[in-house]
Amino acid sequence: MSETRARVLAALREQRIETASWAFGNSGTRFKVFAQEGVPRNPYEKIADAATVHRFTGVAPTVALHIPWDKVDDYADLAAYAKERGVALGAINANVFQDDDFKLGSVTHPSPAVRAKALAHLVECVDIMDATGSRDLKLWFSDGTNYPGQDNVRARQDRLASALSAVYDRLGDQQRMLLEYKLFEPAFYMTDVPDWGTAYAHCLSLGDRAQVVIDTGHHAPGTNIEFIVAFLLRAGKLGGFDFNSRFYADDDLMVGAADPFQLFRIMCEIVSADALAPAAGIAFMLDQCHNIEPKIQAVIRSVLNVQEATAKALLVDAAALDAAQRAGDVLEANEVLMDAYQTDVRPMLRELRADMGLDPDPVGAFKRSGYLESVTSARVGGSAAGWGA
Ligand code: AOS
Ligand code: ZN
Ligand code: ZN
Repeated sequence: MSETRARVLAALREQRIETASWAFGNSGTRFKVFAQEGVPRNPYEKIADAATVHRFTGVAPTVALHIPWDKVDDYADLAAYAKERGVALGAINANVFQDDDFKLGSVTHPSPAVRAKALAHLVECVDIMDATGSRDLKLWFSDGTNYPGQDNVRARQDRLASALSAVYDRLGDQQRMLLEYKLFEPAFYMTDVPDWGTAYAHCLSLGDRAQVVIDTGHHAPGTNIEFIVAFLLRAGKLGGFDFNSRFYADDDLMVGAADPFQLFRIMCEIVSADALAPAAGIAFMLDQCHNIEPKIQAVIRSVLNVQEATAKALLVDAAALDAAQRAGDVLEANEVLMDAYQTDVRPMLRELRADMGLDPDPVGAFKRSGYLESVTSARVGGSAAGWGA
C-alpha cells in the first residue's frame, strides 16, 4: 500500500462525526409534519437509532441532545444507556426559542425577568453536561427583531454579552461553549448573532473555551464558507460544525446533497490545518431534519457524504499544491485540488469499512438488517423531533 493511501485510511478510521437526536424524530415545515412509522418515542429510542448509525458506519460514536426535547429524569442513566449501546452523549443543545416568554427574545429580551429565565435554562444545560459527561454546550439564539426600531440593537448586544459571560463562568475546566450564528429566521429584520464575526467577537472576549460553530445552512447565498473555516481555524476559534445542505435558507437537508463540492472545500481547509483528528477539538456534527425521507438511512447517508468529502480532501497532493501556489501557477494549483475532488473514493472507503469489520455498504446493510421493521412493530406513536411539534 502506498504511503499516501495508508495515511488517508488511518485518518479516515480516526474521523468522528456526531449525529443529532432530533434527526430521528418526526419533523417538517410550518406547513406539515409527515409522520413516519417507527420513529423514536423518547430520548432512549433516539439514542438506539444513533447507535444503529454508528454500528453501520463505525465513525459516528456520539449523539447530540437537545434540551428540553430530550429531557429525562436521570441523565446519568441516559448516558449509561448510550454507553451500553456503544455510543456516548455529545453536545448539549440549549433551547431558548420555544417558550411563549421568548417572543421578543431570550437572553436579549428587554425584560430582566425573561432574561433571567433564559439564563437559568442555559445553566441547567451545563448541569446536564455534568451528568452526561458532555464536553460542549451548543448555543443558538433565535433572538432578534422583526422591525426597525423594535428594540435597541446595542443594548441587546450588552444583554447577550452579559448572559454569555455568566454561562461561561459556570462551565467546568473541560467544558466548552460553542456559539452558533444564523443570518435570519425566525427574526427577519435583525438577528442578535447573525454572522461569524459577531460570534467570533463574543467568543474572543469570553476566553479560550468559547468557540464558534458553523452551521453550513446559516449564511447568505454565495458566502464563501471555507474562508470562514480558514479564518477561525487560524484564530483558534473554530469549535465545530452543524453540517447540513441548503438550497435556499436553513433547509437542514442532508449534508453534501446540495453542494458536495462546497463540503469538499470545507474539508480541504480542515485537512490542510491538520484539524481533522479528534485531538484537534473540532466537533463535526450533523444538524438535519429528514422530513420526507427515511430518517436512519438518511443519517447514515449523511455520515457517508462527510466521509467521502473528507477522503477527497485527504487525497489533495499538499506538496504539489504548495509548489504551484508558491510558483503562482494558478491553473496547476486549481488542477491539484480538482484532481483530488474528481477521484472516486468509494472503493477505498469500502476497503476501509471491510478492514474495520463493517459491511462495505452501510446503507444496504442497514436495509437488510431488519432494524427498521423491528422498531416499527415495537414503537407505536413516535414523537416529533421538536420542530413543527
Ligand atoms: C437553528 O437554526 C440552529 O441550526 C440550531 O442548531 C438548532 O438548535 C438546531 O437546529 C436544533 O435545534
Ligand atoms: Zn444548527
Ligand atoms: Zn439551523
